[in-house]
Amino acid sequence: PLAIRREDYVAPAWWIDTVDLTFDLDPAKTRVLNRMRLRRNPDSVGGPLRLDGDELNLARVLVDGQGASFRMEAGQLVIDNLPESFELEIFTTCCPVKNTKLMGLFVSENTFFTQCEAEGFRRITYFLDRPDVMASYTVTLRADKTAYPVLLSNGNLVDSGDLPEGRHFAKWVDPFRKPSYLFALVAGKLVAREQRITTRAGRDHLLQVYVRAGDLDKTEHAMNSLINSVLWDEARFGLPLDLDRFMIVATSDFNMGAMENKGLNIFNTKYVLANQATATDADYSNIESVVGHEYFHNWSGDRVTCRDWFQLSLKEGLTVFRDQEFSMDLCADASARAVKRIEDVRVLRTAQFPEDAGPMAHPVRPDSYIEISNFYTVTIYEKGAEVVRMMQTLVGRKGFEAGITLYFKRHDGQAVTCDDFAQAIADANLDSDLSRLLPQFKRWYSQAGTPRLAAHGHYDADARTYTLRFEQTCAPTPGQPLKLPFVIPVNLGLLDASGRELPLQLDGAADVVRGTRTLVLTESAQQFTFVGVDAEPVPSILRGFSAPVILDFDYSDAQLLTLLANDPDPFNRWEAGQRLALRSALKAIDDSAAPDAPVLDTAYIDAMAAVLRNPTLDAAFKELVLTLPSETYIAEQLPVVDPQRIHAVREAMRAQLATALFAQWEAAYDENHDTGAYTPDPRSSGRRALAGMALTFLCLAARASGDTVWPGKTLQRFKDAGNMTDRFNALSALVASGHSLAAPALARFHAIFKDEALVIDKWFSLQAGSPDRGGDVLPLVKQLMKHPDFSLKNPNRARSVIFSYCSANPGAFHRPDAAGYVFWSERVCELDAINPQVAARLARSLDRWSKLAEPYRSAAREAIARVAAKPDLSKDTQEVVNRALA
Ligand code: BAL
Ligand code: ZN
Repeated sequence: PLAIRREDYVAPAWWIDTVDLTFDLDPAKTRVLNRMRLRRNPDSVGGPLRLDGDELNLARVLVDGQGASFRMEAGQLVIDNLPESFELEIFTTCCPVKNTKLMGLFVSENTFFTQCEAEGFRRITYFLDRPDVMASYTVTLRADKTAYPVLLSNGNLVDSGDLPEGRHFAKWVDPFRKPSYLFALVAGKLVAREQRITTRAGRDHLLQVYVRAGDLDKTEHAMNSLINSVLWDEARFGLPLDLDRFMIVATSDFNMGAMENKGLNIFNTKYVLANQATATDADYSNIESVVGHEYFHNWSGDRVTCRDWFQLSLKEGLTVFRDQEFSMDLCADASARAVKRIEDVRVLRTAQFPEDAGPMAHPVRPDSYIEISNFYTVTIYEKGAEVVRMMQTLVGRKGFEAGITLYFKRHDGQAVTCDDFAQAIADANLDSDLSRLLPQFKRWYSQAGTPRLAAHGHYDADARTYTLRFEQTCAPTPGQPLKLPFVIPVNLGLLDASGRELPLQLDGAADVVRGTRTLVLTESAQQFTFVGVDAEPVPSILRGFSAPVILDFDYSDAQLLTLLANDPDPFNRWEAGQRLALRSALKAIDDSAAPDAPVLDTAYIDAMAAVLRNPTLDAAFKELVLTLPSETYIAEQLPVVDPQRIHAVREAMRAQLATALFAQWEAAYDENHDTGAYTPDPRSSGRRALAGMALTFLCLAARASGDTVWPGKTLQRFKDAGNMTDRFNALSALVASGHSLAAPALARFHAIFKDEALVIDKWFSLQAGSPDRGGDVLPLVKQLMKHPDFSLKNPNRARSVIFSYCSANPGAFHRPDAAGYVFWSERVCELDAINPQVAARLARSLDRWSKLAEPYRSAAREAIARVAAKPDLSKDTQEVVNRALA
């Protein structure tokens, strides 16, 4: 397949002004009548009309009511010799019930849904299916009234009524022009939670959350999250809800998390449904973020959209930044905000940094793609959000808000580029570093790879100065052998040996800053000298993770312990603990010491004991500090990766923490396990998280000592729990420790929740992700795939078993006998025939194969080559495996 290149962008030869769609919905054969008004784009290079289409049956094409001659070229419908403006009528049919790709119009549990981003609309009708073609839509839905009583589309319901033969219709008009990827329809038996709100602008709105009849009791949190989102965007950025009616609909068959169709967001049930019996604290928090994310797209994506798909991060990076800020602003205190920041950075470093270092590395604004669905990545989303966050750091919070206001004022109703966004933020802040450095700052959009920042400190006792020297580099990435220096905002503080914050005065500058100062790096090598420093300080560099870089600084253990105990910046406090643990892990991996030799030293264990005992720290923060760096993160620090060795060392560290801190874990459990009536707020969910962690370590300690008390208590906890978080944490503790009580608990869990699909996903995922003991997880995974509840066609279920094993369980997946890779290649091929997007995502589990030690490396390569050799592979999966092998 051919690569599409950013530099080849040309404006469309035609504009579509209006679209009038009529659907006769039928699962086996849906008829789509598409009447459009088109006109030539005078600013284009011209040419025939080329309409995109995919898996459509074409019955009729009329131009101004007359039969028109057309030809098919590479799947496109091409019409020559057209007048300057005209009406085009196209009649097609499609088969939603056979649409297992879940792109375009599909059926899930007898309900019709659509997914059009990025290129799904062409599976519904022939169209200029590109985001810079924005049209006004009128949509009429016709269907059997008994089977499909609810008929929804974008905008306002303007007419509805009965039709002969038990059918009915609904007509919807969207008051806003939109690109085709934001079109949506839903038809089926659904019920809605409704809420009317009046915003501070004084406008009334109807909010609705549509679900299946049995799920209405799980919609309160999603509705509250939606209300909070509407209020927040208006308060923080002055962006009001612009529609009379805003709808969310949940489906259990969905490739993505959710989709921001104008006024009719379609969600994976996973990000809508929650009650305390079925959803964990993490589910509640994810629902809040995703509901916020999709709602915030109403401005950052829908009102102002992307010119082309290379600009995807224009809306996704910005909207992730906005949902992160939303969640942070909802936090009651600084500690909860820091916890949220640490969680976000953890995702970035465990998923995006490896992507940036692997075969699929691409800039935040890619230069080419074969299949755009492969570019809904952590780079576009999470790194894109970090780029926006750096802009906010450079212009300040108020300056950033002014920039956002200018961006929406300047570009409302347009399809624009990442350049347009950065320009607006800079233009609203003309005296800022961002404005001064804009062309260089935009290298964050054009250059792939994670910059490495090496810092060295030098203290001059005679001159009472402390000099920090920075050197930045960025490794080559596919197609980009050389990188130019980035603009890197470095938030910095200096502590004295007792952990007190020092005043910061740069040499030659008059101002003295107490606390954090932002240094703006622009050169490959650069240094900053601070004056009036009485003793060698401990630098706290990159506070709050102010830039998405890898920071190397040769901290002594004593300095890290000082930061861990004292840094006023909670992010760097956490980071110091991670550095200490990582250091021990890397040393043990390198040592080839006996697998059961102690890995962690007394100073680290004592520091962790002090964290657990510290009454001034929140439980959520303690839980993060006590969580060891993941196997994936440890692997990224190594030139050659032996996954089994990493797994063994990390498990040894966990066993050591379990035994050495036994008394502290008991105390942590006793102090935190009773959180009273269930509320999913950060403080009580933090306490549940720490209590859950304590149970896991207490069960692990029992594994070593043969103690039966804590496993017994854990089983009791599992049985008595008043909410899913506590219940699932107890179950996980039994499973993680490999205790014999895990089996009856798993059976009981399944029996209780057999009718709750999202809970059964957890049941599958917990088992497929469980720690490997002698190669026992792969046979279990194969067994799980034979379970009557398993289905490869349902993406959530496929992810719960296959991805939990291949992508999230490295110690079990990377087997010396290569059986994990054989399993992976078979599943990628099977899934590819059903749903290429899901298959291509799974294909990425072996992205980092070339770093593996033998025998893993050769076996992994062979498995990837086997997938690549499969005839009829989708272009989605082809792009991933071919890049891996390149
Ligand atoms: N636009 C695809 C789903 C999302 O990012 O919201
Ligand atoms: Zn998004």
